[in-house]
Amino acid sequence: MDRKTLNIGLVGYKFMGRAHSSAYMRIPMFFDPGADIRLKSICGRNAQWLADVQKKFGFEGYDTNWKELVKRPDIDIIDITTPSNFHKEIAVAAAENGKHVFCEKPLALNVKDAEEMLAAAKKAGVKHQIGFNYRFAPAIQLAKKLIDDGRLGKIFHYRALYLQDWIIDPAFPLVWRLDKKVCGSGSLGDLGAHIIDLGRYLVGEYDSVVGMEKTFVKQRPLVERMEGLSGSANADAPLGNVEVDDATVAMFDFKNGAIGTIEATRFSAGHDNDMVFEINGEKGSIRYRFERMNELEFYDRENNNGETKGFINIAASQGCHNYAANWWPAGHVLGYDHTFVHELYEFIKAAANDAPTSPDFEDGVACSRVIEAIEESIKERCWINI
Ligand code: SOE
Repeated sequence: MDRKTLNIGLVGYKFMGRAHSSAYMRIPMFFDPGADIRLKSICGRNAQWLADVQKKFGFEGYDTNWKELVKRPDIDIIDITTPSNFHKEIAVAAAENGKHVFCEKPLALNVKDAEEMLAAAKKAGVKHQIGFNYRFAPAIQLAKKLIDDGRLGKIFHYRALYLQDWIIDPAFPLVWRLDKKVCGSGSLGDLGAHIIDLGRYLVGEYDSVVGMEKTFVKQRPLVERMEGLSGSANADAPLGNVEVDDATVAMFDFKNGAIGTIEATRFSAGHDNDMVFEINGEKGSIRYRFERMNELEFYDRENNNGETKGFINIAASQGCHNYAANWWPAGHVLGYDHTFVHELYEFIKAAANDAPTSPDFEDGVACSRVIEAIEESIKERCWINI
């Protein structure tokens, strides 16, 4: 049988567009997903920028209208890396046109839209996956394995922080990640989504939640031009209202009896991209910090008596994770961008072999439900069942 080729149409070419393009280029060098990947078209609104990134990111051509891209018969996969307010419309249209869909997180601006995306993908029978890339970091894969192997036993606590500091300056402009119409929510949807998802992945389903949030800087200059995560504003730019959270904290009850807390903020001076969690169980604990992404600390109660009691620091990129055999020799560590190679490899493999993939839009909907429950809890000032 002839080997399949899967043609990619990528919508968006900024931060995540670049991360995904770089991953697609490297998948065939290190993995065999069972099909060849052809970078057919990259799509955005600015033809001048597109002409430049098309070559740099390795695409054969570009489109300036995603509505045409999703109808192209020579496209098999639509990958969405746009700001969140476009996710639903593009994903639904892509699925209706029979394309497999990969979409960045958070899946949509709200649960209703996320559910529509899931329903469209299911109805069309296409593969769907969401970009919870941290699940694919070697140490987090190892954490999952230790938990699934019962090394922590019954879990009592999940404690997670996602700390950044890039918007502390009140002169930092109102970029799309702070514009409610475009992003839906602030640090909760952008950062909280990842640690909410990791809680589901590693500990289990949430049962109920209570949250609080703060917007420390209530007005910011309107942005003139986006540059990666950041942007610039003219000196005399008018101010716009910030209607999203700068920081959110929440407490949870899990269905399996564990309890948890999360904190997501962009106001933690000194923290660039500090995602941290600890899980405590009856047989031991694990703790993790993305800024040391290849290390997983493990405390094993059964082998920790007397004077040597303490956590061991596991070099998690040494060969003890699912993708180790495909990469460099032990100790030649992996980085942030490898998480995208792993997640997109899984997605392409599923599309090539008509196999299930994960995390999918069901996981995206589940995460959106938690986000919305936190928002409701903040509004009503009470606990909310999920
Ligand atoms: C910006 O806050 C950001 O790039 C998020 O959008 C990503 O999802 C997170 O992984 C890192 O921080």
